[in-house]
Amino acid sequence: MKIYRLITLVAMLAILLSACASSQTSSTELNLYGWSDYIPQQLLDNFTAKYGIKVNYDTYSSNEEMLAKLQAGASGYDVVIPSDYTDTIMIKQGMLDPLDMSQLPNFSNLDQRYINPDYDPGSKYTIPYQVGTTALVYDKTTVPFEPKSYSDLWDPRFKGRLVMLDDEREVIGMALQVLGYDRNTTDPNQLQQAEQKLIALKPNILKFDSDTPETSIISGEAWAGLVYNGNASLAFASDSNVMYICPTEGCGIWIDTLAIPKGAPHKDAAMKFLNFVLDPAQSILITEGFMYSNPNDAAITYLKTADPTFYASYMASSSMNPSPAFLGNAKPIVDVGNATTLYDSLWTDFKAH
Ligand code: N2P
Repeated sequence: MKIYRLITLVAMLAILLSACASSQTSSTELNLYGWSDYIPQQLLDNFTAKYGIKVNYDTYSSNEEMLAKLQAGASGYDVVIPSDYTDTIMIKQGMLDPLDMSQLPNFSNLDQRYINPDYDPGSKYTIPYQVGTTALVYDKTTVPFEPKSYSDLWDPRFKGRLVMLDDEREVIGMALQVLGYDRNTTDPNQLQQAEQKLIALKPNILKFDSDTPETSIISGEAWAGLVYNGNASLAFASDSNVMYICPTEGCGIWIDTLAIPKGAPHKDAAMKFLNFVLDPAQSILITEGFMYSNPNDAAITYLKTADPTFYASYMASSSMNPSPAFLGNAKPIVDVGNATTLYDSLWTDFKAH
């Protein structure tokens, strides 16, 4: 009888020890899969210093790249950064874990306008990370004329001088808008016309670049292009001749988010990270580093005293703080359901053309 008790005791001890060991592993690492040029190293270092959690940061250049990798079975990631319409897809496909709001006291720092969004009703799965527009950039000293609309990009004087995002929904959406269609159309005929329209733009395209398109504008190699607001802000910061305007067709508008993929191995570390990013002092590092619009109200208030010079440029910037007029005609990308495959194959065809 005694021996059985001893065995039970040893077994219980072993279970306890292994539980301790696994909870230790789960709090010493965080596997982050995010857009390139989007999270300052300083923020990651601060997180490691505070919690002793090492961050492994893998990057991607588009929503589609991230989604394809996860759908193909990549596991092991604790935090991802999908854009709004990709959240819709991931929530629909059961790819995200709901957030435990009790672990997110800093959630209250957010601007109320970004709570309970259409792409994530009830804010159950995501928190806003950065916000932005997609619009026209140009250097007024290099362009042969100042573009006002997306359709101006087709002007032959831009031959070989445009930098375009390598972003299928943004670029196809732009062509659809030039044709007078909805940028979220599911009509195969309209999409076919958009492809022909894009093929006609090809001679003007110097390169596709979603990571650092600002470098081609700064170097003068590209004269204009379609970029995210942060790219335009960075270009402007190094050359004040760079303009960022809302085209007559209306710009794109988006919200990028932080979310936890289902099966994340270090969920506790992920929750700590989400809350940490919402801390004003950490959040302003993102804005100072990559110059998008910050949905964290408390961070913007903090910025005012912490970095008054940068705060002034933030407030004056059409890319970081767009006016209501700039946003007047702005349209988000939404999930197009089954038509996603039409966009995917159009994009592959067009790129290969
Ligand atoms: C980061 C780009 C993120 C903006 N390089 C796309 N929504």
